[in-house]
Amino acid sequence: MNKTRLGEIIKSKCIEAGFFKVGFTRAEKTYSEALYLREWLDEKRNADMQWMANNFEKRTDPSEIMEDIRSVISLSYLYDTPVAHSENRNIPKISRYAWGERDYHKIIKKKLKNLCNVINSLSPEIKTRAYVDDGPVMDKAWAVRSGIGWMGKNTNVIDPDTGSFFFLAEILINAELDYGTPVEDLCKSCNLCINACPTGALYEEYKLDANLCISYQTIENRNDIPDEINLNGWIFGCDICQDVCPFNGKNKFTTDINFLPKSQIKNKTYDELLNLSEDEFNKIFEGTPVRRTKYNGWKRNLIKAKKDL
Ligand code: B12
Ligand code: SF4
Ligand code: SF4
Repeated sequence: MNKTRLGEIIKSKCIEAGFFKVGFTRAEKTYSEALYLREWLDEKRNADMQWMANNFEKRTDPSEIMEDIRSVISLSYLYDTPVAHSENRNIPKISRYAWGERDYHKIIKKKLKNLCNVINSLSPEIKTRAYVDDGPVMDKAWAVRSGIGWMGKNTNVIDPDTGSFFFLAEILINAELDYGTPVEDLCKSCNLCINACPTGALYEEYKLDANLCISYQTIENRNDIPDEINLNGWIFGCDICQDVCPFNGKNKFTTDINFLPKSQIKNKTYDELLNLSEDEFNKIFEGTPVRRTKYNGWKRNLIKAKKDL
């Protein structure tokens, strides 16, 4: 099968599976992205995410993951819904990627596995391997190269048609495809995200210091949250730098009901959430990203955010 036909079939199968955009990139060692990653790690902008420093070779060169790789297939999966966060300051906020019924890793991984089976069945020579933020792959770098979107100054990939409220995933494949080209960076003179970030985590255009980021502090930090970081009402993740982005708000919503906010936590006050027992917490957040903080992290975030009011 020629590469154009193969690409067409892959694209239509991915769209059928619920992905919004599909982009193809030649798999090669990355240089500028590797340099940025090196600088980010050397400057300790990864905070305590030691795992970001592991597997540097694999992260910057996909042939270290799959020897005969030829292409990277990048996929976007929308998660935004028409539901708004409450404006009531007694109601803490959970970021929209995490407030739903299920963890995106599980939903998307299942789709990727099915897609890999379909693609592998197209020819006995085809081999694939899939990731959704669960391996040493720079999701954003490949998405940018493939033309799914540009790297915004808030360091999220922005699709000119939908904004940035989507997840990224990849299928690595040992076949040539017709490759996309990067889209224009439309941030231009806009600085809304940098000005809106309450902690200064976006310390320069296109650069984020995880130490200062509310998302890092509430999801990844396993220790105390520094006093000087005001959580601004966020108890798991943070959407501020995306909420202010003019490319969001295009009313392009997911059709996946798993990303609608869970009824048990919607519009609940700090005190109501602080009253949840460990069992209740485990039951409510079973199979969702919020379980990542564990009960202690959940309590820590709630207490700190309430204190910061
Ligand atoms: C580590 C990590 C985090 C860390 C650090 C974030 C970061 N910006 O790196 C923390 C915990 C803070 C985090 C937070 C969030 N994350 Co996160 N995270 C990741 C992870 C695992 C790795 C990202 C990475 O490689 N960082 C390393 C540094 C070096 O990369 P970077 O900031 O992207 O740097 C690039 C650019 O800045 C650029 N660059 C640097 N200088 C310059 C200069 C110019 C001029 C230009 C043009 C570019 C440029 O080059 C660098 C290399 O490509 C990815 C999944 C994955 N496996 O890739 C998800 C991922 C990036 N996260 C994601 C999400 C959804 C989030 C949150 C929105 C969750 C939330 N609501 O709280 C926030 C967003 C915060 C933000 N403003 O970025 C999505 C983003 C989807 C998208 N549309 O882009 C990803 C891709 C997960 C996924 N598979 O869907 N995350
Ligand atoms: S997620 Fe929040 S704290 Fe982190 S960079 Fe964006 S606005 Fe700043
Ligand atoms: S808010 Fe403005 S500068 Fe920031 S990512 Fe969006 S368009 Fe770019």
